[in-house]
Amino acid sequence: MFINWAQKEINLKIVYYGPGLSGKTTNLEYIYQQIDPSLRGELVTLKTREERTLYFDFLQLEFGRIKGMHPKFNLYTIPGQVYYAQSRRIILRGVDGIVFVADSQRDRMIENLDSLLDLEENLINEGKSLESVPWVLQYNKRDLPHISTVEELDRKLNFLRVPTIEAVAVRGTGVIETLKRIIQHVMAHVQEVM
Ligand SMILES: Nc1nc2c(ncn2[C@@H]2O[C@H](COP(=O)(O)OP(=O)(O)OP(=O)(O)O)[C@@H](O)[C@H]2O)c(=O)[nH]1
Ligand SMILES: [Mg+2]
Repeated sequence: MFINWAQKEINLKIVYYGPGLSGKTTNLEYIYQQIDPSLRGELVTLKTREERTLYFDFLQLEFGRIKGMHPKFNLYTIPGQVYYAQSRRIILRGVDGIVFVADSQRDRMIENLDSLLDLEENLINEGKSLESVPWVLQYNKRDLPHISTVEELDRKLNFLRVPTIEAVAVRGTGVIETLKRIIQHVMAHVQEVM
């Protein structure tokens, strides 16, 4: 969180985390298309030739009020590929809320767990944890065959009982709902600590 008192502006950082190819960039692309251009900035994406995120994606949204201040929500995605560990640590600095985008496909469960563990480790290095930072879980790719049931995903990933949202990010299903849930969560948390 960064507050510019002169401008009455409060900057909040929301990071979309999760394993490679789970659909983090797809979430931001859909939000960019759907949100009124007067409420959002440009979508900055840095991609490899294979359309994978290189370093991060970024989108700024501006709406609502917190105690008379204008909140700016800075949305970032991390690069999910295992070898971009350093970038993930940097992007997570100063995070206010997290959307964990899990891939519902059965054969991606290990990658979901590894990524969640990687997230927890990086938060601990920042003096935070999954228990102290607001976060929500998005179960993405619900349209595909061979997916885990919501109960299985809950059992393996949702040990802290955070809000969960089922999604098909390529069609936009669940994307705005996920964004609303994390924004509500972050705003409630900020109001408590301000
Ligand atoms: N069938 C299906 N495909 C999806 C869904 N969401 C995303 N995809 C596809 O999955 C692929 C990867 O999506 P990205 O959004 O680039 O994944 P990412 O999480 O940003 O991946 P990294 O940048 O490597 O971490 C793309 O081909 C998307 O079109 C979904 O809900 N269903
Ligand atoms: Mg990406």
